[in-house]
Amino acid sequence: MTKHFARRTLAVAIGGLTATALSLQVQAATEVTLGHTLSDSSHYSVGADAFKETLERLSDGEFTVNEHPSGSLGGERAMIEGLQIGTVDVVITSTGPLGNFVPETYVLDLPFLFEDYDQARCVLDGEIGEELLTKMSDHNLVGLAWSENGFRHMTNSLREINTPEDAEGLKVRTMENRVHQEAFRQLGASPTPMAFPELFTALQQGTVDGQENPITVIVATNFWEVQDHLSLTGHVYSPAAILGSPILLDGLSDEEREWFNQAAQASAEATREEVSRLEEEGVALLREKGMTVKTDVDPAPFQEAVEPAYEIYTDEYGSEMLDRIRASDC
Ligand code: EAX
Repeated sequence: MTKHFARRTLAVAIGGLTATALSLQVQAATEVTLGHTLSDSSHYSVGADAFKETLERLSDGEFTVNEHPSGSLGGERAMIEGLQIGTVDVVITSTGPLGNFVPETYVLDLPFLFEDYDQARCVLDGEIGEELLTKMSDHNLVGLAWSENGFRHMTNSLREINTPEDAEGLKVRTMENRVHQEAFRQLGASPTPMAFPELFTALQQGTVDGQENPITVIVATNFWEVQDHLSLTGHVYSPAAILGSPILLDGLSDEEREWFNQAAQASAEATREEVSRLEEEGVALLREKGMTVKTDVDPAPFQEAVEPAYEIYTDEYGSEMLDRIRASDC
């Protein structure tokens, strides 16, 4: 963004003076800063690579992309703020902290809303997903595409979780998301919201007993080093959003904007493919690393336990979006 801003500023400053100066500044590539919280071996990084490859190819080098993985630009909430003030250009983020900025997205965080990957992807790729992306611009963000994190499962270092009773009293790190916190409160756990970059150390030091994340994230973050048990609770689908900064994107031509849209689309597709691959191979890998993995968890009692989270959500945000998702053909 810095270079981009400089380029525009320079263009204004010289006000079309010398042709040589103009052609020089047109040729300078604009550096796009792309941030996410996961490691450079993660599904987000696969998506970041596809974004970079596509944008650099389509723009013929007018834009170059610099990936900043592993939360090196901060947690997801901090990076979303960065988009709004223009210190970051593109962010791949879970919806974890997004509802704090775009409350319309909270609906996606409701537990047990989506049955499987096909249904979630279908809703996000359809009218509802499109509408939610458009909504981002009311909140000083640009929604580029829906990518994916995966269905979330519980891990902890104390015991195997088979029923909601096993989760009682557990100190569980949640994302900074009201809907998730409420669901874990209903389970009888003690939800502790925390930014992702702090999580590994918190688990290591025992500040929290457990956490919940998709297999993709558990694999990419080596959580087996600090967590013994994984239960495939699949309690919530975790979308990822590819977001842009209005400070960069609003200043682009339609053609340039389209390159960003296509890069985001390519990124989402590559990420979803990697999520599907890890869903197939991740459990075996985690067992190899020494985790106990409970695969046949009965979701029904968990679903029942977190049901009050729905009422709390609809009391505040209404049920229109929820009803539409439930009534969709997906
Ligand atoms: O988006 O915070 C989380 O647990 C997220 O799943 C992670 O940052 C990847």
